Amino acid sequence: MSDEEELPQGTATILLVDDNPVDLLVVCKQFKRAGYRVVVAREAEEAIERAGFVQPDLILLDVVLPQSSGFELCRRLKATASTQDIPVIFITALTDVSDKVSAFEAGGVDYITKPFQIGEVLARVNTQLSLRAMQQLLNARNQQLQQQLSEQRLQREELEYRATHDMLTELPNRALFMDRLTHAIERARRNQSQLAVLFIDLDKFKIINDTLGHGAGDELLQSVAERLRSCARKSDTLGRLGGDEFVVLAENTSAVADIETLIERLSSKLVEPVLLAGLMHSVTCSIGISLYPRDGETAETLLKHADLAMFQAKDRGRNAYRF
Ligand code: GH3
Repeated sequence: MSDEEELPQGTATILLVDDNPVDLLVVCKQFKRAGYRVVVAREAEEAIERAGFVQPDLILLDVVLPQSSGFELCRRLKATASTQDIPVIFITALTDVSDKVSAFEAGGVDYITKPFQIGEVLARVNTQLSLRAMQQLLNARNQQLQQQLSEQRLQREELEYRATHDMLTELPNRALFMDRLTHAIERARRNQSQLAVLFIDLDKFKIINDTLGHGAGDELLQSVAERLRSCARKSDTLGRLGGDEFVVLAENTSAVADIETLIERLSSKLVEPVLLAGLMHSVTCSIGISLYPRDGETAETLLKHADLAMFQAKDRGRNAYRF
C-alpha cells in the first residue's frame, strides 16, 4: 500500500494514525475512493512529524499506539501552534465511557468505535471538515475586520493629529494650545500656583520670505520650532499660532526671575545663526508675557494680554520682551 496517492490539488487531506495494517488498508482505500488525499502514520512521533509537515485538514487517530497513547498524542498536537487547530477524530476499539471522556478531554472532536461502518466515518469526517471550513472563513473575516478597524483607527488618529497640529513645524496649533492652556489654568487654580504664557513673534520675518523665498522662510520657521523644543522644559507646552507667532506655556513659574531666565535662554538660542539659501542668517524675536492669575484667569485673556505685551516689545524696537 502506498502512503499517498496523486489527487487534484485542493482535496482535503486526512492523516490516518493507526498501527493496525488491516484497519489502515480499509480506511485508506475508502477515503481515497471518496476523493481524499490520505497520509498515514503508524506511531506517535511519525504522526507529529507528518502533521506538522503536511498540515492535514483532519486527523483520524487510534487510541492504542506503540509507545504512546492516542490521547497523549492528541494533547501534544493541541499544544503545538502549527497543529492545534487540526480537528482530531478518535477511531478505536475501546468502548468505555471513560475512554470517550478522555478523548474529548485530550482535545478530540469526535469518537468512533470499531468495528465501524465506513459510511458513518465519512459522514463524521465531512461534518468536521465543514465545521473547520466555516471556522476558517469566520477567522479570515474576523482578521479582515480587525485590519479594517485598525486602519480606521490610524486614519482617525491621523485626522486628529492634523486637526490639532501645525503641519510645518509639528507643534500644537492654536486650538490644541488653547485647550492645554485651559487645562493648565484649572491645575494652577487647584494648586494655587502661577503659570506664564510667552507670546513670541519673529522680527522682520517677512524680509526672509521676500529676499530668500518662501521655502527659506519655511525652513527658518522649522528651525525656530526645533530650537524652542531644545530649550523648553519637559513640562512646558509649545505651540505655533500661525505665521511667525509661537507660544510657550510654562507651568509652576513662581518667580518673574525664573521667567526672565527662560526668556534669556529662548532669545539667545533663537538668535543663533541658521543656514538659509547657502548663507548664515540670524533672527531675533519680540516676546510678550502674561501671568496667571495676575493678568487674567482664562486662556483667552491670558493670550490676549501676552499678545498686547508682545506688541509693546515691538514698539520698544524689537528684540525685547514685555510683561
Ligand atoms: P514684525 O517684526 O513687525 O513682526 O515683522 P514681520 O515681517 O515678522 O511681520 P509680519 O507679520 O508682517 O510677517 C509675517 C510674515 O509671515 C507674513 C507672511 O507672509 C509670512 N508667513 C505666514 N505664514 C507663513 C508660512 O507658513 N511660511 C512662510 N515662509 N511664511 C509665512
